[in-house]
Amino acid sequence: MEQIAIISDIHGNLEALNTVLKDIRKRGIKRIFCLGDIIFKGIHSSECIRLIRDNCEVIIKGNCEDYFNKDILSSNPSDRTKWNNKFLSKEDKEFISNLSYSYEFYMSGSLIRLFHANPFLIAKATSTFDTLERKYEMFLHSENTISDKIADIVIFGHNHTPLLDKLYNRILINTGSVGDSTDIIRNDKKDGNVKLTTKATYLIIEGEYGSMEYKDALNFQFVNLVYDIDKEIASWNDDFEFLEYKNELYNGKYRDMEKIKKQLKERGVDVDTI
Ligand SMILES: [Mn+2]
Repeated sequence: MEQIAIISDIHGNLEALNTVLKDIRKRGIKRIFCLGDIIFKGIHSSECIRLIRDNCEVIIKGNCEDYFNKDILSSNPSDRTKWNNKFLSKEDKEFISNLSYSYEFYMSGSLIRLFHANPFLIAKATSTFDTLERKYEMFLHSENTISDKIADIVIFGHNHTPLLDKLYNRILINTGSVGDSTDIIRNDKKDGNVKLTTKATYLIIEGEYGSMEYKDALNFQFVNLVYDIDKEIASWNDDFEFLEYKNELYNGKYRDMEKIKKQLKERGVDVDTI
């Protein structure tokens, strides 16, 4: 059986990416697939693009790649375009603008589909709190998917929080994040384990790659790695300061938590009792 490493949401964090790549190499895993959000937040976005290009066989576009290449298409200046021009080369921008939306393959008889967040929208993923119907939409095909089949297994990123959910005999998996691991459901009363939620996280799948027969095993493993957050932050130079990102790295606390809480409350979820 073959193992494939699936990594996502690196966000320019070179220390976290190097730690993950080293671990994958140590395990002898040859195939690495990346689900996007290589860039933005961390200063090392260009170096991360280089490493991903050198190491990954499949590279999917994330919402950050989608957003940051917009200056190629438009002359409309924005803060993000300024950030983009400061940290990415022309070649980087061309590269991220040409990434594919999704990828799919068979493994041990199951059709596995990959995308950054959702088959229909690049920046909207399902979460633990969604209804079964909303989660089921993740398995449907769209104009962005390669085939028009309903997937058996969907693997996505975007939320920065690992998830494994089984529904209607299908499997929904979030890989977690390499460079910006956060726990979106953590609250001040029951605040979880900060040291766990800020580790570099990725997924290993194991099975018969390319096989449409159900006869072989299919296994999943989440890997959580300690990496040197202090070293990553110390490498930021003086003109780069993203306090929210620093807070995410040190505390695993998502910057938009208040917004998410509000959205969840509107959907009837009492986040304080989770
Ligand atoms: Mn992301």
